[in-house]
Amino acid sequence: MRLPFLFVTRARGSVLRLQLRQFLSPDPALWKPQSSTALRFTSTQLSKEDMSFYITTPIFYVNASPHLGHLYSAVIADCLHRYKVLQGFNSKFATGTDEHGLKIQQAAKAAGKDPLTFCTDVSARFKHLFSSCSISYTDYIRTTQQRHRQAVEHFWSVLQNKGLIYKGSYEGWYSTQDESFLTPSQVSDALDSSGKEIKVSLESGHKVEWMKEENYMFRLSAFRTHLLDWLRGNPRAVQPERFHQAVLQWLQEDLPDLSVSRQRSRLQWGIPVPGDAEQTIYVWLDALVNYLTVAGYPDKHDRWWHVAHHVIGKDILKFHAIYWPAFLLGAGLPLPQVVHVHSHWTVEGRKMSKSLGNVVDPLERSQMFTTDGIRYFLLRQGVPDSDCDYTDDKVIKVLNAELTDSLGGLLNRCTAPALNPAQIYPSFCPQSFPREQGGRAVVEDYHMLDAVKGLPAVVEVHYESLDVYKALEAISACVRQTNGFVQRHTPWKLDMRDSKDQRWLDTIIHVSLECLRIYGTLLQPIVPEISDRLLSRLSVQPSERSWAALNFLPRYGGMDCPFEGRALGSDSGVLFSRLESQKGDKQKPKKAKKSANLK
Ligand code: ME8
Repeated sequence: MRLPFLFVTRARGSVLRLQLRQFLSPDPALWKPQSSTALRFTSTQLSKEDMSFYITTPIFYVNASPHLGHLYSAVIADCLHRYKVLQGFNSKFATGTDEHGLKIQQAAKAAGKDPLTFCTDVSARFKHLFSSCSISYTDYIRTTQQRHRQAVEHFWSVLQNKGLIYKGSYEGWYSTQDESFLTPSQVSDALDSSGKEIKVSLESGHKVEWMKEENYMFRLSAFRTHLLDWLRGNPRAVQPERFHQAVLQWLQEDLPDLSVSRQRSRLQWGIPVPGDAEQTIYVWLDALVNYLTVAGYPDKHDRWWHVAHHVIGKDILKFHAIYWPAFLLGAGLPLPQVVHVHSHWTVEGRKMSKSLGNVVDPLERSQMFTTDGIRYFLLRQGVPDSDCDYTDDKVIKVLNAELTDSLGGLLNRCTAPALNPAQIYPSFCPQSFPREQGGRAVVEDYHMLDAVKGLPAVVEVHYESLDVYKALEAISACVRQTNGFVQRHTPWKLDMRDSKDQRWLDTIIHVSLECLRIYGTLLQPIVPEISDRLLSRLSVQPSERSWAALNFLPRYGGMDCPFEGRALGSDSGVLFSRLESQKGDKQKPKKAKKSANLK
């Protein structure tokens, strides 16, 4: 992928470049490396200011209904937000809709609606999807809101007053679908559905058109060195690494100035350029400022803005890792701490997208597989580094194996009246499971304790870097180990009339419930409803579900365990009902059947 090339025909002399240096005094504090606070400090050591966190999703175009890819971005961001809250952070989580621009204007026209009514309808569909899928956003922004218009106008004026915007002319290729400018080398020949010759974007496959018009230009070219400095000084600014490298590579090429407005005669649906009613602000500049609007820009954004983290798909990397930081540097504002990039969901190897018509409906899937089911699948199988192919069958296999059989089976075993007739969190017996060998535990049991003890730190690292699939892999491996522990000692064969056997049985159940408590706590950001049911069954109170409360198996270390002897919570049924294969009938939801081993 390469950066788009813009043809700028005016005002690019060396004199201007010299003048630029004066107002572009790059303040290193704007891209100073930021610490990954959670990894280095405990919550109590951090001040209130340090305990703030701000996470965003892209704001989604309202030209069509939401699809699974949109839900994926929202679930990733939701996971990070919930995890930060568990760690004691005050986290702000923003999502919303991108409602201006030519393609929205055209979509509204095609639907026979006025643009705002059209936007309100589709935006409500996104909101409904996110609420249905437990996306716990704290702010839902629409770019048609007045607060946003004020922020964009202010931001524009700041750039203009600093001499970073000038009147110029643009001539080149433009993709309306991508709302993006392209160079000739990023364009190729193709035939449309009626066999007509057209030009398309090599990257997205979307049709492009030649555009020539007078508009305002942003001095993007002046920021190349600053952007390189930022990226080189902050090797974790764009994650995963391959996307960081891609941006560095783009910056090796020419970085021409960027057209940041369109003639009003062509684009009416957008924010007018302040002081020039003949021009409309470029939809990407408008859209990117949404992150500032939510932070409280222009009056009171400091608290949130210096801890901003963006989750985006790889298709919009250039906008977030080049244009956006350049705009921010120009406006004298700090840069985001991290741009978290994820790859795409494909269907039969092709990117799922509205324009290709191969979208998977996320609301329908959340009804088929439950909200937590689809969340778990997306985060378990989605790998930020590479694209993943979606099939319903894969969902069913993963959920049945890991949620129904493994996790649900373990909970069922340890709480079943046959093994736990008193329905309590039984006592741990140090003689049966001593710190040194000599009791009834075997070497694999000690390995399991080590793995579960170290699990929160492993999960923390993967949640922080948004390699959530690795965190779930680690949790899943531990759940298997705990099942192995129970299986190995066949507690159902122990003689409850024998006090030694009874103590060992209690210990097996106590250790297993402690493991389950850790898994339930760690899984809260992924599957909030399932975790709640699991923890409620173990009688773990809401105040005992934070990261600080994890403290695995204190009795093994000779400390008190607050849960020992506590009555279990009521049995609310199976943790996750077994799903039936949809073969031959893919789109039709079937009723989930209860798992045999969870009754
Ligand atoms: O680009 N797999 O909005 P958009 C995974 N409004 N994620 C996908 C995906 C797929 N197949 N398809 C889309 C825009 N996404 C702009 C953003 S932000 C200031 C403005 C996700 O509706 C992914 O996050 O086209 C991608 O970046 C985003 O949806 C694009 O959504």
